[in-house]
Amino acid sequence: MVALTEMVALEQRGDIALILVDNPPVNALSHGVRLGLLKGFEQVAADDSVKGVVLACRGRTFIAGADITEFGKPAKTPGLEEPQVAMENCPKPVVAAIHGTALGGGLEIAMCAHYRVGAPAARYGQPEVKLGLIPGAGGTQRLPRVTGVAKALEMCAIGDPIGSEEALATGLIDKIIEGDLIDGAVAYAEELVAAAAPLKKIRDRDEKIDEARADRSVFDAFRKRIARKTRNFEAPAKNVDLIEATLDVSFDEGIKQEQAAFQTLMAGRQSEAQRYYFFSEREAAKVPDIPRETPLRDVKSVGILGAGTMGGGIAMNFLNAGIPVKIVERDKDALDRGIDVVRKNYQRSAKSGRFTMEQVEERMSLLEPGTDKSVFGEVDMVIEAVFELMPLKKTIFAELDGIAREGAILATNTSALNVNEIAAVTKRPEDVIGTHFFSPANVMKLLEIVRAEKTAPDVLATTLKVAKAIGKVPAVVGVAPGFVGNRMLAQRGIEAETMIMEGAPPAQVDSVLYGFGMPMGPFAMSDLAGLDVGWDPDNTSSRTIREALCESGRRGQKNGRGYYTYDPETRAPTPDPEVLEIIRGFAEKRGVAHRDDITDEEILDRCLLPMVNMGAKILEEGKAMRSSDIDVVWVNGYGWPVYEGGPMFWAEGQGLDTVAAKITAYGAKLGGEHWELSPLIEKLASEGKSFQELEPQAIR
Ligand code: 3H9
Repeated sequence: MVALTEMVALEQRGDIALILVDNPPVNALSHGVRLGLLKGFEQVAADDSVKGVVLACRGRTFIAGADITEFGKPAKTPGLEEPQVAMENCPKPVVAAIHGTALGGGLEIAMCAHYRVGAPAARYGQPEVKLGLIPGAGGTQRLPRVTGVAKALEMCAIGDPIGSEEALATGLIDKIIEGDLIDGAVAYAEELVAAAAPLKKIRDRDEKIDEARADRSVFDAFRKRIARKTRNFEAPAKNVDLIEATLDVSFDEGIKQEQAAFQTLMAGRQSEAQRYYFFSEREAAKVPDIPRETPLRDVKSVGILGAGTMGGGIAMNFLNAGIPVKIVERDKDALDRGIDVVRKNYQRSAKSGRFTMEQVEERMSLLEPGTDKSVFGEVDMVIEAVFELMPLKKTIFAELDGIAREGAILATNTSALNVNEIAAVTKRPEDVIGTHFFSPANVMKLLEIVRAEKTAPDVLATTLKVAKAIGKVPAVVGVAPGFVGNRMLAQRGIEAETMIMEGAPPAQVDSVLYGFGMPMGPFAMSDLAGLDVGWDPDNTSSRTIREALCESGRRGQKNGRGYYTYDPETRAPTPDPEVLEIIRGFAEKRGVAHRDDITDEEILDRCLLPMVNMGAKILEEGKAMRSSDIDVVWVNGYGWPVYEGGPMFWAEGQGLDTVAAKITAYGAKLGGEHWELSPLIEKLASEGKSFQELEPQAIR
């Protein structure tokens, strides 16, 4: 074995040279890898004792892409193209042996091999679009030449990977290797050498491109299909354009266009935001005052108290991950109703083809329903998911304290309550933690993990691991009303409400936020949730606009009348003059002067700036570890567009000095606590610093 660089080695097995990449954790294409590959392929090309070559990786995966940490820094040669050309032009058959994930530049390297083999569980993808990019090393030009344009469009413009079976069926790989991958790949290379197999270059294969020329409608149909989901994003459309270009320009010209587009996107704000977000999500799982090697508790079984919408949804996450759940309800009827909803949700997924009926049964068989809490003595973690009433939660935790076995984690699913207070009723507050699942809990990715005053480090570390195991994106937050997400949302709510009183129609406010990239504005959201949530018809006196709307029979989407009127057939919303009348009447009573000059810019500022201000206050209070965690909450829990990074990243893009000046100016005009400038913003702005420069802090 010879080391070509510190990241790539060369070994000879008989006639076959083995080029091995070893760059943990994911074998990213760092400079040392690119250089090693270039040296390796140049060397084997010139070595007469080598008849064939296998490219493989050590560790948990094949090359998972370019090294994203190098993006935005000065490029170091060789780039990726040089080793790719050396590989593709190698005069001996080259086999890429893929395990784990061949992603981005990893798949683009593999497509320069003459043949590809994969382990059964390997995955293949061009996820660059998720970083606001296109594949920049030939992916848009080579992939359609192997898989055909339809599959390539999906893989590049949506970015989800495919498995080995599909890769084999589409022609992306030539063989699936059971057993030892490298042994199998070497044997395959020997076979190719013995058969004098042709050196197949994907760049020269045009048959699937010719096929696509016969029916170009696939491109526009695809554009239409992804239009809503990719609204405002630049990269998906660029991916489609470049794949379409394979029909009209030569391979070399296509590569040129791809490289130019890659550079443009890379320099843009959207990709910067999406790359920031990629690392933010991973950072969020790290807790500065808890070492990585902290021993974790075992969570092999879970108990859930409450089989309502929340409890059932939470249970589904564990069942999906193969973790058995004991779910307990007060009485048999409520229990049966809850279980029925879980089953129906699964059946719906099965119908839509997301999994088989067999898998539905597998999941349901892991669910043990009951009405007796004593079964919680047998589980490693109990999650309480009952109504948000403090006295009720306290009674339950006192009871759980007597039932749960020593060392079990006791979690409360709450969106607002004080977890310290709940923990205090037990004799083991160190085992108590908050888990704020977002609704619907089986769908929403975000999990706010509430670190209470006494939560033990290993309880937090274990809960973070559990979150990952069940496919959630966690963000650690401290005890505060509304934690991070809802506390910031409330600030936006205050201004949105004030602006409609001043004369901005709800539809204008909603359309500004929708245009910004949120899935919907605050008023459409209220209509969806139901205006009568928390409304008491026996105690109502037009104290809020919402109350006034409820009093006039407007309940939201559920009865077709809320801030908007909804078409009974299509559910399309239309602004309603009656609503404007109610708002105007309400504003007059409050003495709010009417204005006709509220601009879209003012709406955006007044909705977003108080959120950022509160985000900074949350950091000052030590209720979040870093500003990027706040962004993770907003992107995953509230649909903040990832191409804007999150509210804190957005504010940095505006310039914190501009943000400070605007907040101060609005505060002078409008008043209110939410406009009192955060001292942290003031300080950072005066020092010319950003939130990202702050060291991560422990939750206080
Ligand atoms: C590209 O390839 C462009 C080309 O077309 C053109 C070039 C010219 N770079 O996710 P994990 C780190 S664009 C640097 O927790 P998992 C990650 O930050 C790239 N670092 O593990 C984390 O660090 P830490 C296209 C990377 O097992 C650690 O590795 N490729 C990279 O859950 C473990 O990551 C992609 O977009 C990277 N490329 O999942 C793939 N990838 O431990 C991006 C990861 O300090 N990566 N890290 O927190 C992934 O999707 C997942 O990491 C993967 C493993 C599925 C590979």
